[in-house]
Amino acid sequence: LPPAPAVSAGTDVEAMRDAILAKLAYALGKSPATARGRDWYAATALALRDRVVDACLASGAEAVPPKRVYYLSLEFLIGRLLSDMMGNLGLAATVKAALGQLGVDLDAVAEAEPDAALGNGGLGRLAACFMESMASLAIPAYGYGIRYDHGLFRQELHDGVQREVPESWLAEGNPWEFERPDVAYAISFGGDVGMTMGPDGAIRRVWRPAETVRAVAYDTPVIGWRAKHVNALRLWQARAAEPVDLALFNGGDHVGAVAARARAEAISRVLYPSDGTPAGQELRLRQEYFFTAASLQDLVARHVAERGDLRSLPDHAAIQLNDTHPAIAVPELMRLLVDEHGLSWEDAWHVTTHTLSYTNHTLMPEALETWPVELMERLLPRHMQIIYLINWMHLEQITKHRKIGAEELATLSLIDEEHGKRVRMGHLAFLGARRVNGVSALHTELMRTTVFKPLHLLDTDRIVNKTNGITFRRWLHNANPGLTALAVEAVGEGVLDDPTRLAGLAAFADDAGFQARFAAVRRERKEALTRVVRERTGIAVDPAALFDVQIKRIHEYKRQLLNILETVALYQAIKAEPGRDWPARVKLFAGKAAPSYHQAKLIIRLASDVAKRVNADPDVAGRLTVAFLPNYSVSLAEAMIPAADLSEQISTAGLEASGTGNMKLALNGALTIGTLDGANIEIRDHVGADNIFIFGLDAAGVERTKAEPGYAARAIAASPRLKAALDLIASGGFSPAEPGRFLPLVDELRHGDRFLLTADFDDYWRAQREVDAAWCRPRTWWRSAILNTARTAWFSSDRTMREYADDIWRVRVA
Ligand code: DL6
Repeated sequence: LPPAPAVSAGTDVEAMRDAILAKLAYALGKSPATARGRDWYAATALALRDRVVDACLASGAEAVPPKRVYYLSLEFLIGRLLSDMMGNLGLAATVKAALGQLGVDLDAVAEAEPDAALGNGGLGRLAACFMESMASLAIPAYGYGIRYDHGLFRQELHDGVQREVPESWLAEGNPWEFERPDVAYAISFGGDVGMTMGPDGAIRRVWRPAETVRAVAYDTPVIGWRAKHVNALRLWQARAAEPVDLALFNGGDHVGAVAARARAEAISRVLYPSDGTPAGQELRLRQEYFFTAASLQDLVARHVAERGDLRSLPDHAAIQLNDTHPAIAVPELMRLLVDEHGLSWEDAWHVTTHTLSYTNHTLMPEALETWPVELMERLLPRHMQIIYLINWMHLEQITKHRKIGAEELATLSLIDEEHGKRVRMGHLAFLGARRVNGVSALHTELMRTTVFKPLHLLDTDRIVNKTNGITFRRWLHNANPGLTALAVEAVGEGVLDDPTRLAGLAAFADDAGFQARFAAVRRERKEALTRVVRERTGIAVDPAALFDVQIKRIHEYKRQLLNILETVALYQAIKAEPGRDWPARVKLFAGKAAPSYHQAKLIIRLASDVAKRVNADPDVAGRLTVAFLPNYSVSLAEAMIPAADLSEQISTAGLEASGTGNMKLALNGALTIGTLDGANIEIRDHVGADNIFIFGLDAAGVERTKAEPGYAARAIAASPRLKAALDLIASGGFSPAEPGRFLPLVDELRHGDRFLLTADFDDYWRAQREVDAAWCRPRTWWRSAILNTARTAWFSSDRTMREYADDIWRVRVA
């Protein structure tokens, strides 16, 4: 940042108003008369950004902190930033009043901000929460990622069919970021590796790449709570080394002249929209290497400038690899240290393995990244050599100490030879890391006992657990100001700084007056959501009904289909017993399916078709309503979470690494219906078994059931309710124009059911009826809801970041 300006930006209402007007005029060239909502947003953001810079300068942060964290992530699912910036600067009321004086509504301005959707789901949103918490804890940190031109696609639903449309969050610029044309690095691909003799007579490898692109930095400031500290999210944009081939252009080939540029820029063009499906595309590997290499060059250059000797890197830098997407950091750091900076292999390996750490976010076999050796050799030939050498030394080390069979050796190798030769990126990250962490207690245990078992047994200290968390500034203070105000009134202002004080709310759990106010806050959010549902789907829902919410990526293991099956069964039950006192329920779904994931898209279509029939049937009117909200995003989550009564966390046990939506919903007082999976288990431990609805097989039960062939057929035969629901779907009950439309879903359940929906269905139905009964006893319901909010402080990402800081990064927390 530049040296402190002589005049800092004022923070009273008048100064803010004048600053917004000045930005409107001088940065945007607009007057209040011509400004659109988007212009007011940009002017407000620019005025706030000045104040973030002031906060950064005023924070008195040492120019060179003892140690920095570098968080490498291919995804940062940021959403909107206005409320974060205002909230953490303590300027929300000031900005509202300043805009008010100009006749402008803050909510309308906030709506004009596009979501920065630079991520697919939980992993990317976790990275964004961690960045905010690190700034709030004054942990010196850089987030490193890619500045995608187009984030996650916009989801349109046409008759329930998902269509992906490119989103363009940068179409009108990004007022939060600083372009840094002076911070740029050359990133190379392809070519071959030669040899040369160094001055010491030693042979050195020289990578002679075929192609080079430039990575240019853009910094977005990340301000911590009460403006204590500011970090940077540094995102890289890909540019061609030469913008145009002039010879070709002058020769008349105007398209060919920019072909190399198009190829280079493609790297940061689009977020790879896959989440858990195999990502075997070359562009993806280019993206991974591009941002990892740029980030490592940047931090190595900083270290050399500040400290000189790269051997001290582990004392001053902790690099966190968010999943295996940046796992190429292991050979890239080795290459930089050995080939470019002349360290010995041994010194370089020590530096690498004491600087890097790795977080695993999934154990699902199809989501564990591997790359064909052939592709690696072609795109990153020097890295492939280094990987082979690391592997050789690793296997040598093992065989030196004990006799080991070929089969066991194969499980330990960096190269998977079973499916063609492929590099196991999880193994690579594991070997290069000082610490390897899982993201919930169960997930970490499964890491030790399944996928990483052979490596874990070589070093039983390496795997540690760090249960995920969420930033309460975003997911409570900003998303639910009504509930926050109520909490402040009940337990004091200190709760804003110390979430553990939420525990004080437990004293009010039985207080009728407090319950009424808690319920009133919820009701207000439900009315707001009711308007959103109507705008987006045309469906009218009753805010007095129980809002039953399942919001997350659409995936078979997350089992939206189980929820839909229960919806169908409930529909049939209400029709069969219309006289019964069924409590009114609104089933709300939202989420995107990966574009090539056909079953997931069919699940969305089924939800939409079920909604169509159920909502049109007068027999169930007022008791059951179903809606699938299109284009799920961080902003939509912020609208849905405070309005939810019931949180659906119903994945097949053992498959959801943690979940973070489960934490957001519980914090906002929704009761969870869920399996013993991921962080649900820890949520149950915190909120108490009486305040959560647990059902289904646990992870061990899932494994046992899977070992008994024919379990699906037996479960269906034993459950007339399930059979009837499946029959109705299979016979075209929800798709009369195309009766076979949903057969691929039903057949999968009848003949395979990899995710054990059939095995869990009856118990899920039982738990849902318990929910009905609890909803009909409002005093008990609101007691449980209040206790959920009171007892979820532990899921703050501040707690998670403190644990990483102490145990993985060994950095000081202010
Ligand atoms: O750790 C963040 C988040 C977990 O909460 C989810 O349970 C998990 O599914 C998600 N994992 C991924 C993995 N994708 N890949 N590769 O998104 O991480």
